[in-house]
Formats: sequence, structure tokens, C-alpha cells
Amino acid sequence: MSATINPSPDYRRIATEEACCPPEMLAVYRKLVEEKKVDDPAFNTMFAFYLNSPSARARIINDQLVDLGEKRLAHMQATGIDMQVLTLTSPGVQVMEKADAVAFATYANDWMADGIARHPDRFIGLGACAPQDPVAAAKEIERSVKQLGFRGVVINSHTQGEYLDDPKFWPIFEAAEALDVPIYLHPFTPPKDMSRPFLERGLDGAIFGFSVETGLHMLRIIIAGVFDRFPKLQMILGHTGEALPFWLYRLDYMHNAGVVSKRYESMKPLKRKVSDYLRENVHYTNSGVAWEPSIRFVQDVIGTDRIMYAMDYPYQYAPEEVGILDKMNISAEDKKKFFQTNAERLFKI
Ligand code: 1DF
Ligand code: MN
Repeated sequence: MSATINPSPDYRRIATEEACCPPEMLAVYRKLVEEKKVDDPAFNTMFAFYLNSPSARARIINDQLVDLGEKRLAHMQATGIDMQVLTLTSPGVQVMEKADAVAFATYANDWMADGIARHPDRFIGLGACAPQDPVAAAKEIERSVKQLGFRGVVINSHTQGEYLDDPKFWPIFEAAEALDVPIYLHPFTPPKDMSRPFLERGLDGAIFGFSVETGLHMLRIIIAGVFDRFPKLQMILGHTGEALPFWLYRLDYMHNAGVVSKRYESMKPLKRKVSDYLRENVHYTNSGVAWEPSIRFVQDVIGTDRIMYAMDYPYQYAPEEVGILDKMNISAEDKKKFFQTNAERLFKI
């Protein structure tokens, strides 16, 4: 299917989940994979692929992750993307040992800030942090927002099998809420005690495992009462919400049934319904999903003010998708919200 891209629509196209990393991060990953340092088969197989496969997909993605210059800008030009919201590619520093992760988050943020400073009209950034050290992470979030001008935080789902609903991580939520910046919960593959049945059929990655893992992570955050403790906190889910909008009815019904029957010690009453948190504390992007029915469903059940455009560059550099989205059968007002104004409001562009 092909669709031409309108070179001058009456909106700016802001792509909100666009990956990059300093070349040194790929060198760190190469060492981690070769020396079998990370006890996570999904990480090891994924990066054995991206670092070593001669396939066009692996080589192009490897090259484009580390480029914040001419080639990336040429791809943006070719697809009519006015601005990219940059994130440190998954899993970022979250597979590293604690001290290395803390140091590398700072390095990666400085590297990204330098790239943004060269093209400040084309790039803004979300900062990385090392959840392995929650207090250091909160400090790095503050530095990256106040000193580097970043507009939020990216966390690439679980950190070595640990999830942010554990109160030890809550300094991260506290910092984001206090600074009034969103946390993008970007996917990663399921952790080792969950990934075997996915890996056996090649389903651990962006095809499905990412969404299962990240949807689960968001639900754990909601059920733990994070948004009752931090009611102004905003988070972001990609991929039209990792399927959670489709579940709203059943989540509310079964959460209530679980609470009323006191079935689980870990499932306490919440101030609002599960669907309320997904409508009031979460924003969405369509990263990787250039499909009008999914996007319209999120607009319908969540709201037109909460879903934003994303390409998922370089993992899904598919130029024809921009033209397909331009032609969605939604109002001009909602299309401008989707491509431009929702992102401008959330990221203070
Ligand atoms: C893939 C896709 C890998 C995305 C990613 O991180 C990633 C993939 C390593 O297709 O293997 O972030 N993505 O965002 O679409
Ligand atoms: Mn992505």
C-alpha cells in the first residue's frame, strides 16, 4: 500500500517516540552480550541480532540509532516530520550494573542534549535514568529537566525483573510529578521468568511481548495505588496503549470484584476506577500502529486530547504510514490534536 505525504498539511507533525543512543551504548551492549553478563535470554537474543545480523533491518537500525545528524534529518525531511521527541533506546541503562547504569544515564543524557542543541527546532528529548538507584534516578531526572531542558523521562519497562510499583522506586514518580513532566513507559522484552513461552515462537519483541510486558507494568502501577499517591503524575504508553484501552470494561469489573471479595492481600481499594487512571493519568501514542481503527478506538474510549502521533523511528521507518495517517477519516481539529497540539501541550513545546 502506498500513500503520498502531504508536504504542507495545516498541522506540524511531531513524532513522539523516536529512539537513539550514543555509540558507546552499543559497545557496552556488545560486551554484555559477548561476556554473557546479563541473565536475560530475551535481551541476549535481541542484541545478538541487532549487533551482529547482516540483515538490512539490523544494519540500518544500528546505524540510525547513533545518528542525530544529517541522515536522521533527511529521513524526517522525506516523511514531513517537523520534530522528533527523542528517547534513549530500549532497554537503555536498565540492563547495566547499578553504578554503571547511574553513570551511563548521565552520559547518555549529555550526549542527547548535545545533539538537540545542534538542531533545537527539530529535536526535544526525554531523559534517561537508572531505576537501579531510585534516589540517583530522581536527581538525574531533575538535572535533565532543569539543566538540559528535557521534557520528560523514559523508562524502558522492567529493570532486571523489577517493576516500578515497588515503593522503593517511588522517588522517580515523586520527581516527575514535582517537575510536572511525564514518564514514558516504553516497552522492553518480558523478563527471564516470563519470556520462555514468548521466545520459543519469536514473540518476545515488538510483535507482541513488548505490549504484554508494558501493559502488565502499567496495570501493576495502577493497582499499587501510585496515582492515588501522585494524583497529578502523567505517564505515556505507546502502541495505542499496549492494548489496555481495549480492556477498560473488564479491568473495572474484575478489579472491583477482586477488591470487594478481598481475594488478594495485594489488591486494595483505590480512590478511582482502573479506567479513570487510564483516562486521567495516561497519555497515548500510536507508535508502530499506523491503523485508523486502533487510533479512533483510543480517541473514542480515552479522548481526543490524549493520543499523539509517533513513528517509532528507526524501528519503524515506514514513510507510507505518514500519508496513511494524514488521510484518516477524522475531523481536521482532531487530526491537528493528534499530530501537533496534544504533544505541544504535554511536552511544553
Ligand atoms: C524493536 C522495536 C526493538 C522497538 C526496540 O528496542 C524497540 C524491535 C530494542 O523491533 O526489535 O524500542 N520499538 O520501539 O518499536
Ligand atoms: Mn519505540
